[in-house]
Amino acid sequence: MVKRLLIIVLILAMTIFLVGETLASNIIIEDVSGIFSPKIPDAGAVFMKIRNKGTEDDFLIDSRVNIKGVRTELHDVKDGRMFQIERIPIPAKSSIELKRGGLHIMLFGLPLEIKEGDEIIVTLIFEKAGEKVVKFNIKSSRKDIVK
Ligand SMILES: [Cu+2]
Repeated sequence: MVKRLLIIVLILAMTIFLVGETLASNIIIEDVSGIFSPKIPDAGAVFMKIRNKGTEDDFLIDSRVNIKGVRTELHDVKDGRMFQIERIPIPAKSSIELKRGGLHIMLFGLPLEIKEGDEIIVTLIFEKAGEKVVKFNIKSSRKDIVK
């Protein structure tokens, strides 16, 4: 009896937690992936889809990864050249994609020990939604680097 009650309480607590989590955030992050830069040996890029379910625009304003010494920048690409931007808008009720040849999170200073398949944790900082933590695996090999 006590056991059953405990289970019910646990399920209730989990439900409240999950509902709370959903209500708290309008930002959904999907399909996170990362590659080594094909040109810069210690650099990489992170891609993902970001959906804003809310009725207000939000902005990705910063990010960080769980590897010491790695610096991140928000980048966009125009006419084949990438450049740093201050923030990435995620308009209300829509989604955007960070992808090859477009918006991306740039990583600088990736240590040599980081290899294809390694898992990296990235914290995304949104102006309204706050921090979101997601994981991805590096998809490309350092051998792909163009010399
Ligand atoms: Cu870049």
